[in-house]
Amino acid sequence: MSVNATHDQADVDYDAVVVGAGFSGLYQLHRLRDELGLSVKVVEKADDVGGTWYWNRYPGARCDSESHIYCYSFNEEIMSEWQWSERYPEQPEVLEYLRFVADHLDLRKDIEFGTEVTSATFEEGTWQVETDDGETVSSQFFITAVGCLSTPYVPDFENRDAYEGETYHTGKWPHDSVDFEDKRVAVIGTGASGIQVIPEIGKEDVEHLTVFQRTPNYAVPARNRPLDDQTWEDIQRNYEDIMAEAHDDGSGFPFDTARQTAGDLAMEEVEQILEPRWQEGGWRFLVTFEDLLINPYTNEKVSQYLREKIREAVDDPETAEKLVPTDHYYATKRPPLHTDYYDTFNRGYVSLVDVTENPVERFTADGIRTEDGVEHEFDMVVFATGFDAMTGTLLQMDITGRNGRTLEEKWADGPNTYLGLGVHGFPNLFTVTGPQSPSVLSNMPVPIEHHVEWISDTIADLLEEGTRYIEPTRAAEEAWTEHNMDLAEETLYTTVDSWYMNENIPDKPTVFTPYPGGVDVYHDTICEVKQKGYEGYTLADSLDELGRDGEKPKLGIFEAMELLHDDPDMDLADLMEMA
Ligand code: N01
Repeated sequence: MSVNATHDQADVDYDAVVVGAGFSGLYQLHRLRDELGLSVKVVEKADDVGGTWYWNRYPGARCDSESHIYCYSFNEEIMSEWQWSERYPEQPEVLEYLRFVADHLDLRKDIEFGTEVTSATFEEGTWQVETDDGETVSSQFFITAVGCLSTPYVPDFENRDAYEGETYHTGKWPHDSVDFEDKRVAVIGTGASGIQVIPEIGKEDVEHLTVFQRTPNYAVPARNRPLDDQTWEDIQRNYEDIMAEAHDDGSGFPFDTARQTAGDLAMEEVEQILEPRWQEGGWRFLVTFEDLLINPYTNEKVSQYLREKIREAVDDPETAEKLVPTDHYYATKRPPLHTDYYDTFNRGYVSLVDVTENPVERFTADGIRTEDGVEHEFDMVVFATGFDAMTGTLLQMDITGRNGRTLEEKWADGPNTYLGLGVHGFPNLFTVTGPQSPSVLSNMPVPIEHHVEWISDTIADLLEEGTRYIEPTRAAEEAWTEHNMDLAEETLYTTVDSWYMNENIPDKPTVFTPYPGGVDVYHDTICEVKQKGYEGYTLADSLDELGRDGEKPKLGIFEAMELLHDDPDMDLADLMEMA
């Protein structure tokens, strides 16, 4: 389908500017350019496609989703021509896959690499997008495809800059190989990245590896293996069904969730049920009991099972106890898979510092001093300390909507969106896998495809109808934000500090950021919104029509003063919009 002939883009440089050339941005470019015939510019900070897989090239970086479902499903040729080599794809293979897709669809010519968006401002009805090369381009639509975990975070340890050794962050790993041989290495952080990089560094000829752990994690074995030709043929034969199942599932995997609870079962029965899943490895373990994330009794039994597995794997009982999580339920923080993680602590040259017992006091020129007074000397410190997740990259882009209001001001108390796809006050802005959409609680390519297709179809509808603007109403946004919070409160996710809760970055407001209701339910919801003529959105032909939300009468000056009197802290931009 092409809408090329039916719209007039004379007043803008591009129909759409897309930020990011990872899974989302590549597909978004293809849909808008090749299927709708629109002019699109993609701006990408890196020198190549890949998004998260361009940056996270630390040793051991591998996807926790199985490779045959961690990919696009929209193009049969791509699905049949690409063959994955292992059960879980390693970072270079995912990057190679995305390069293959970019070449296959001839996407690179519309991507400006090595360029960063420094601001995006909605001005006089169009988006003005400024980049760090000093250029500004205008577009009707502005689409962020920046991923959920793309701004690395390094804690502000005292005296950090005084350290004179090598430092690396897993999320911004250098392209040249890093030499660990005979070095004293520290790794700070035991999230999914730490759990992958620690065994790899531990395998090298390091002199000593010291792991600084704040919260122990429950890691389930990945049990990676090569995908032989026979397995691949079987996958190919059923590929369409497998992908359809993944797209209809609550978490974007072709898994059958067992319709059972562990709440009423004896521990021996729970162990018998879990053991085959443990042996099989991978995230099917997560769907053994349907109420894992809502029933504390079920979760406690699963957590107990995992704690025993850690105790069995680690030789030194004191180290084992430090590695056993006791303060949170399994999978309420993002559940990592591992390969040899616990075995690594059985090597004589690997030690563990529990920073809750013995916090980092400060960095020194030679390493790290802990509060017990010990000076740990290192040649290298690896920060596996995560990301300013979900909102960090969006906020850094300096996005300004109608009335000069910035996204940063708007989200001062945490993100509020409509469907995780758009924001009131920011017309024609679309956020692929934005906060309050399922994104990180699922197998990412699935919600990415759903979003890209929804956004593309929406843009096609607007252009065909000659409608200039689309913007969520304030009421719809408030309702969605409340719905998201209500759903989260019903789960165990809110019982622990995590990056899902925005808690990993000091001063970020505590709020659950992804949508926890499931990819399937969510997808039905966004399709229904479309079927109902974009329920919850204002569709407008002129700027004057925006911001009134259709249903709200304009405030008179006295009513506005009264509102301000009642709530002196009220945001003036909100008030201006109503008045
Ligand atoms: O980051 P994290 P990540 N002092 O935020 C610790 C995806 N991913 O890069 O738990 C000491 O999870 C922090 O401790 P605590 C995946 O979605 C996917 O590992 O906050 N420690 C934690 O241990 C994943 O969830 C894949 O108490 C400090 C660690 O640093 C997401 O990326 C692979 C500290 C950060 O863990 C992020 O994972 C890798 C401090 N001041 C990542 N501050 C695959 O698919 C933080 N920490 C395989």
